[in-house]
Amino acid sequence: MKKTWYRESVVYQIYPRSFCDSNNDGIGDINGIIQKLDYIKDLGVDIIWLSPIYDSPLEDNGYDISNYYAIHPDYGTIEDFKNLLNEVHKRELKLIMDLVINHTSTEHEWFKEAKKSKDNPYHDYYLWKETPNNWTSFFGGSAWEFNQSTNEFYLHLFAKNQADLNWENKNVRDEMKKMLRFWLEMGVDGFRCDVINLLAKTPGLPNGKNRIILVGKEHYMNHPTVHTYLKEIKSEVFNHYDCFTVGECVFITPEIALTYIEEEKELNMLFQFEHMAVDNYFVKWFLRPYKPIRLKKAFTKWQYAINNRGWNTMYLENHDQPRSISRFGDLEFPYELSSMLAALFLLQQGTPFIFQGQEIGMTNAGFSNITQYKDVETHNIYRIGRKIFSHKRMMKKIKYMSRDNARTPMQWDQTAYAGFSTAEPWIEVNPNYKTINVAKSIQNQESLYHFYKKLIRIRKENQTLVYGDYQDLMPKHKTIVLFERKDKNNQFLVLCNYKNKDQKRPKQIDFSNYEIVLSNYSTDASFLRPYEVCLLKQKNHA
Ligand code: ISL
Ligand code: CA
Repeated sequence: MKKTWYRESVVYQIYPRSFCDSNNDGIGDINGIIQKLDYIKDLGVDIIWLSPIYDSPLEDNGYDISNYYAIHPDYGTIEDFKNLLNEVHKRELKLIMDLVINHTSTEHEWFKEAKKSKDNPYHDYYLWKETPNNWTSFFGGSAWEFNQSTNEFYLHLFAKNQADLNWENKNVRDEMKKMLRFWLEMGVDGFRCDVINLLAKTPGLPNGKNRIILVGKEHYMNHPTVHTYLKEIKSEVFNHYDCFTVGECVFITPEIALTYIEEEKELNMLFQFEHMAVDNYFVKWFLRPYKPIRLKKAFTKWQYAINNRGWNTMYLENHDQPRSISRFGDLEFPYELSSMLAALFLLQQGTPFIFQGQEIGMTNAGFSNITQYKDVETHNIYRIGRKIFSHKRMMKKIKYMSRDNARTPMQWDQTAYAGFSTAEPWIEVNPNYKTINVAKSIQNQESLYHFYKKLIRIRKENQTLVYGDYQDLMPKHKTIVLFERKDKNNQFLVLCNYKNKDQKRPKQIDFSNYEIVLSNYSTDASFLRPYEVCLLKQKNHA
């Protein structure tokens, strides 16, 4: 298997607005990130991914870019950014940026020109129709919005201020390549490519099949032409730099994933979403009770399908998902559950991505009043959902699933506003910050934070845990996870009791042949305790 730095790395995702506020205006910023670089380095990670910090009206917190070359003043200046990059590299860390090129903000100069008239040179940068087709937006409702001055509608697969770009237009592609070179020349080490499997659309933008949700998807998801565009960017830009790309690919199967990542032909790796649907019916608002076996099955499926052909990403959280410990188990045993989850995703084959606060066990905010939520998607869904469901029912869904659950300020210590800022933050702090925070986690040697540190170190010290083959040794068991990582030098086992009760150890392991490398219980026992996890290494592996 090909060895590369980005396969061996662990990534830490920062949501800049909520990470650390250096000038006390209630909003996280670049200088705040610089202040915390030693903390990040100390955790043992290698790469930082920044969610968007570009200029933007912030309707979707920066995923609506109005200028690809400027930093939003809330976060600082381009000089601050260069300084950050320098400080990152000084510590032998790398930094990747978010790349949002499926759409721009309607405040982008291109769109402001485009909407003026049909013969404006920028008009063709976007996608228009005189009569909207039936496609729906990811954030609910029609994907079309009327534009008075040209008497037509423009396409927005996300919020209505996020206009989809027309990638068929060569100028759009050239602009994007130019922009990528700008950041790469500055020293940026790669990109996380937002909804990259949506770039190409069927010419003529025909109606989609009748469906309840994602109407039109067969015309904009994994369209064959997207591969042409990605190959073009790769050969003309990415191949000329030592950088890496991770594509966000919504609703993707392993077979389709390989069309992007097999032998890294277009992207180095991608985010899939199958394991994010273990508590819903593939649409986040249609909730179903969580079952561990679904998580295990989803992981195993991707491990087998991608092994030797491409490279997986491993993640449990990001800025669009609820907190993992509020979701994948019960909070009766927060430390045991969260450390077990940490081992489960960090010890599989793939590059692990940790979302800020995950390493200290931050939980869902669970705001109960709709005005406490800031996310555009949450408000859209509330408005649409209320046409059918009661306020109570909608709030229950939102409390569990809203993206704001992950976006509350990073909990640094037990001072006011969790040490994130001295001013009132743009979004409320989770009230549990006095018990869950970085300062406490560092102090307590038995904390989740220290468990993460150990796991990251162990992964780094054992190439078998990076590149070794994965095998699920108990695929049918509902509440025990047992998998193997193996190469010609070593064999490791990861054993999890995915249950809040004691269980018998699986008979198939002869424990005398193994040494315990890591466990989330400090004492030994002949049975498995609630959410117990251990990493075992075979003695004298031949
Ligand atoms: O969180 C979701 C809505 O339920 C996902 O469907 C999400 O919209 C999808 O994963 C795409 O996400 C990315 O692009 C969006 C942006 O809002 C997200 O924050 C970003 O991660 C549009 O740019
Ligand atoms: Ca600030």
